[in-house]
Amino acid sequence: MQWIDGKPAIGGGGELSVINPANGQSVETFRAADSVLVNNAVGAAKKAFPEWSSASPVVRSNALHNLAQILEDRSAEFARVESEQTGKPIRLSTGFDLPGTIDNIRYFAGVSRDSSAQAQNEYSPDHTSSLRREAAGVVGSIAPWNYPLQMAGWKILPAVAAGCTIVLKPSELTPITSVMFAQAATEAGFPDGVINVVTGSGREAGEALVSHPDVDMVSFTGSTSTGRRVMQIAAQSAKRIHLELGGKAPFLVFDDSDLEAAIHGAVAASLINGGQDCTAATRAYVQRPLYEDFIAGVTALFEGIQLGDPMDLATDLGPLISSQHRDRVHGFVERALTHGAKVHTGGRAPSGSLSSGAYYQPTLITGARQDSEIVQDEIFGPVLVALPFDSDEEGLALAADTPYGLAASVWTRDIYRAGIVTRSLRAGTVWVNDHIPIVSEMPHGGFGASGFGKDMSAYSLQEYTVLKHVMNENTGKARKDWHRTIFAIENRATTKGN
Ligand code: TXE
Repeated sequence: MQWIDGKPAIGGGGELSVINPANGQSVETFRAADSVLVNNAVGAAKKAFPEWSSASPVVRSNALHNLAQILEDRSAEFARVESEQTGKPIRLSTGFDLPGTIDNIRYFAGVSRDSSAQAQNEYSPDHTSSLRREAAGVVGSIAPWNYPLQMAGWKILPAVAAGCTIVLKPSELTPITSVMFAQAATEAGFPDGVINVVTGSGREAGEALVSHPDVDMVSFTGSTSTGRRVMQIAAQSAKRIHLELGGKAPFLVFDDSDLEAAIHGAVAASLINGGQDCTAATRAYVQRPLYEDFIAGVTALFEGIQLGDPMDLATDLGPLISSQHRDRVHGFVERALTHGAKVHTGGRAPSGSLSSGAYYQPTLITGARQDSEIVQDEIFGPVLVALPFDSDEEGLALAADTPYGLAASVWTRDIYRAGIVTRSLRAGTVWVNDHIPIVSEMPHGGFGASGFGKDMSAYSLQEYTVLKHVMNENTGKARKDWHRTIFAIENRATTKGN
């Protein structure tokens, strides 16, 4: 589970296992990365940096095109392994994770050749200024377990397209497809050391990477609390930082919306990837006239969702990432009940043949207080909270009322209502009459407690570069006019002589 300098490596830490959450069985066992291995990986990335950062865009682009082709050829294998290590339904890995990642690679293969530059100009009469965008350096990236392959892509692709070299630490729960990705990149022609993967715990391998003096920039996706810790460590050496943290996306349904579309949208957007998606719909605010019908519609669809083996094409909802996480999700539901909320449907792990996996029923909660934990905190499970509202202003205020700001959606046929919401909500993405779709060309990233910095799109490429101002003096005079500020007498004499 380690890939350093173009080859596999073995960690010096304790033994870790990747567990298939559908049945609790081990998929792979490996030795965790320790600080020595992290140091080797950073050393390899540092060694590879001068050549890779000065490679022409076409060299980087060609390597990315080759990588896309390899992933396309091996899609079925990648999808199977992704589903085994995460428990996500094979329909999702095949129809979303793989095509999304391949499209991302192709996008960065193209955008890495975009030469749009700032105008070179004489901003001072005696000088010509130009800008250089240079690679930020060696990047240390830390990724979560919910979309391991896509996250590897989101972290690695803009970095290497910009000329950086990278050490990625995937989640220790789901490292396999990240290592497969790095191996495929080596086969695609990426020079050794450009892409390295180290797998170990956050405390050991993660902190060794973030604090390493030769890491110039840290890019992190994960929980807000870990993001704060990563930021504190990175601050010790004033590293550049990029954080994509949690979310608690509101789903705002106005009384003129297409109810059928809103109900289907809420179910799909709250259950995608078992709700383990930082943009998942988590808080449905529904204007009073539609509220009861919305609850009835969501309940009916939730109760028809097929839980089962992720490898079965008929499965709608697989297990959560682990039984510990399933228990954590259930804890949120139990505590909500003690604070007056009601479970409308779901609210427990299924019994019978699924009890050996980390499954949890699609759960609809009503009657929760706006300031309660289940409305305010990221649960990361198949749990949707629904609440009614009366005036548009009230709906908007409730939607805005969490510290997070990653994503939101508004459901209405009225373009003025939609316009007010899209302008007012402080969220990185606001959908109108949909919730979840992403495209490689557009940025993904949050406001507030959801972090800062963008993934995907040309904006993410910029995150991995630094701007340099180059200023050429044009007059060739030994005594420049501005020297007057220092050599007052001499300059005055020269001026008189003239
Ligand atoms: O995330 P962590 P966890 C949220 C979600 C979930 C909760 C807990 O609410 O229920 O976080 O998940 C590494 N220094 N999200 O505990 O801890 C860790 O090894 C450096 C939201 O798995 O944030 C992993 O690689 N690194 C989210 C990565 O950080 C550290 C996705 C994420 O782990 C570290 C995942 C440390 N001290 C969870 N501690 C999203 N927004 O997409 C841990 N790590």
